[in-house]
Amino acid sequence: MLLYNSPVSGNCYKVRLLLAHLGIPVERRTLDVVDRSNRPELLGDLNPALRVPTIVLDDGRPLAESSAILWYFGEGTRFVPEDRYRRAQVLQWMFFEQYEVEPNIAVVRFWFHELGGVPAGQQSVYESKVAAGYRTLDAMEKYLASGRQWFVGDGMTLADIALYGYTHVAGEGGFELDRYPALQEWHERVSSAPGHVPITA
Ligand SMILES: N[C@@H](CCC(=O)N[C@@H](CS)C(=O)NCC(=O)O)C(=O)O
Repeated sequence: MLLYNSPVSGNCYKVRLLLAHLGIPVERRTLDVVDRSNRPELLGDLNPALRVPTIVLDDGRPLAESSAILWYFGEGTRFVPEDRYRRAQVLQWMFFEQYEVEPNIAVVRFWFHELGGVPAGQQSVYESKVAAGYRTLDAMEKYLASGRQWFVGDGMTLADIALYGYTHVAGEGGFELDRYPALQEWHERVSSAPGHVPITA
């Protein structure tokens, strides 16, 4: 199995983290996330969006989108609940991650971490992404501060893996995580679970 990967991408990290928990080995091929010139050649037949993560299964079938890849490997494991409502809650948080966390926190982190700052002409976009990022962190903090250990049910699910991917490195985008004690405790809970690997692994 081959993962088209970027070491700096939280989306790729989510996949690597789940596979590590499940003990599934995967070969990696690193793609540049700044110079995208070879994307059509490498991913043209594999991922309509030409992005990473993209995975190619042992039988040659490709799968794109971090959430879809998580679901493919997570189904039938402890990371996807059996109860229908809880499964839908996992999806709820995974969609939240893609619509609230990823376009705001992940993009701001990418700008600072990879590009060294806000791209020219993007200052007002940056400010609205920071505001939206904080609203997202506020919402997660409020949810967790009501006594929850995990986002769905009593154990770690794909929801936690998806949400952890970018929120635990939000500080690299300048977000002040000290404001969020329940979120930080949850980060600690995720990172101390047996089988955990860091984003740098
Ligand atoms: N919704 C996609 C987003 C994937 C994505 O944005 N990947 C980034 C790296 S984190 C990428 O490939 N960026 C380079 C590009 O846009 O071509 C997912 O969750 O997999």
